[in-house]
Amino acid sequence: MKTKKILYAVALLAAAYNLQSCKPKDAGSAVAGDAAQKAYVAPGKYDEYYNFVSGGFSGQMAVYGLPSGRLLRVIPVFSVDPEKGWGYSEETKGMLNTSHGFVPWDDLHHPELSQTNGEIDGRWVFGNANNTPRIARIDLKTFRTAEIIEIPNSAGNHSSPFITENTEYVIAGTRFSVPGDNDNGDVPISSYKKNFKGHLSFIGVDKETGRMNISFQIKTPGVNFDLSHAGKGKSHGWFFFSCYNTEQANSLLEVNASQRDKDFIMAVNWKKAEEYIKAGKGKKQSVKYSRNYYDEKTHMTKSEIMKEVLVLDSKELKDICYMIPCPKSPHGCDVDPSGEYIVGSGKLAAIIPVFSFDKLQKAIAAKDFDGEYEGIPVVKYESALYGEVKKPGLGPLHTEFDGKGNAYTSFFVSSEVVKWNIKDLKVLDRVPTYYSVGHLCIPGGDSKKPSPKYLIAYNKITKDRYLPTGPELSQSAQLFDISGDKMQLILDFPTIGEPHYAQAAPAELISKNQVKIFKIEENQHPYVTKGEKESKVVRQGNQIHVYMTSIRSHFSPDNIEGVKLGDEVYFHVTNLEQDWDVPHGFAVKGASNAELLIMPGETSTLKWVPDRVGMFPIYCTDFCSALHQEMQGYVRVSPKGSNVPLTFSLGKTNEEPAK
Ligand code: K7E
Ligand code: CUA
Repeated sequence: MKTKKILYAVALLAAAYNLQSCKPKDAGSAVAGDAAQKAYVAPGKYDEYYNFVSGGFSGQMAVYGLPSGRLLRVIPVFSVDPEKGWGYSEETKGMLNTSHGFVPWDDLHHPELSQTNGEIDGRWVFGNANNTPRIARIDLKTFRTAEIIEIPNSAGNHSSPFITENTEYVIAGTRFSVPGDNDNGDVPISSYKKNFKGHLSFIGVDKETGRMNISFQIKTPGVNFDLSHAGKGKSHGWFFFSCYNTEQANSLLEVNASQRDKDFIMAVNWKKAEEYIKAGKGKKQSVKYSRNYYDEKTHMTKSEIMKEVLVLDSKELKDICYMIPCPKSPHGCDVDPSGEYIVGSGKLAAIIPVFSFDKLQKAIAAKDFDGEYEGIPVVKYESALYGEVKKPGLGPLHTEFDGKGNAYTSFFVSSEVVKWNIKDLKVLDRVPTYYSVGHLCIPGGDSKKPSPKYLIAYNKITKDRYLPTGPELSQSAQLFDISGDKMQLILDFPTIGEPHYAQAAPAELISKNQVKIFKIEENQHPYVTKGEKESKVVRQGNQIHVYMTSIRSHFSPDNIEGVKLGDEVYFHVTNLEQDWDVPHGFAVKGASNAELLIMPGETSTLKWVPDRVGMFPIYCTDFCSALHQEMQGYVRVSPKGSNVPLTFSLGKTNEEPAK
């Protein structure tokens, strides 16, 4: 959410409701007596759930245990990470390739766990890059980013990466409409209405490997697609997208995109779109986007530039897209576990509209339309509406479901979570959040089978909740027990970056599949060294390749001479360990990038260009054994043109023993 727009929304709503302040009064005392016990996970005990939380502008994803709120891991996704050498090692740099070159940062908002039959299956978690549009797939066997695909014809990949119930597709809807990649983009900004278009990308996911591929795109009117969710059960085959800026403003959107009383939720019949693709209705467009894949056998990234995409035009194919009017500047677009109810959350709306899939189908069949929006039929509001939740709160953003017939909606402006019944649309409970909640998460809360024990609120403003840390305060998550009729706050925990969406999965589903080591005999890295005896140093022109091994507690070789100024040195370090949780690190003085952290059985490469003559120690950065501090060595760098021969050794004794 953009703060400015929200502030405007606050002003509007405060005026409308004569509200002075939204800050809940009992901020400090809202936790009841038995709360600590509910969130307490004793030392040595495991959490019940993994919680995957977006890092927002950190470009990372953080993994917490629930209910403890313990931070388990930070996964670099659209970011480099010196802790793991991610994006710094020669093998992983390619993961951040794009058509714009190496892009080591992005803005990650929405983690989405893979599903089978509408239930979380624990295989992968996807994440979106907002800025330079990309989708990442993280493998939950390794907790590492396995693949990143760039999205052409897009900008601000926000309504993404939501998935269908068997992970057939990952979706990417553009936030900014822009001229297509292949159209002339050098046009006046004021020609928005004529030249700016939206694109929705349907990215196919291979059932076995998870490999992603853009199956097709749908070209749409130039609006801002904000969020989306797939239909499920009876509505499987459909996708729903919230759109704002249907005014098609190109400046001062906080005012100009808040004009219309209703924007839209766009319903997309993707099964129909598939039929059109099969019938050859897709137009091939030449574009340029990168697809990067980390291969666990070669321990290398394969990065390729793709050149083509198939595009369907929503204007020409009248029966794939429909607009449903939705008040007002909708943000969240959430589908209940049955697939019947579609909840729109208008940031500036004073009600929550709930649409019925059955009614929508009837309205489409009966052509119960209210004209067209840029060639797309507009279904009559009342014809698709199931009902409205009246006076729920101010500034609804996102809704999750408990699978027991209840919905939970976050309210940014009134800073609360509101529980309501889907059938009778009655508000059942409300609790304050500290402060100004964005997304919510219930484990499985957007799947067919939520597990309704906990709800986590991810807040935008922390104010006084934690010890201050300079101008920027820690971001905040709050854990609620929702097993009873009333929600109960049981824990605050700080988060990494700015949390937007998050998902959670039962621990067992993921913990049972963990990769513990990579088998050294299966290592197909081109510079692998499978045993100490094979370790060596090879000169190729001004490139020096060090085939190095690491094992507790030494490198082989650990003495290298004959490197000259002007050389590029590649340390290809193979970790020979075959035990769980025994990585070795590698660092060399003066290296301008990072260390390496090499997993058991894996090979990683650090490129180092020495900048001066002298002695350069190397060492292991990960405390791997009692003699970790002995895990070190030396590289001698001589002047250009020196005749020191290239030599390497391990265990050679001193020339001049100490006296
Ligand atoms: Cu923060 Cu999903 Cu980008 Cu709402 S989004 S809060
Ligand atoms: Cu290897 Cu420390």
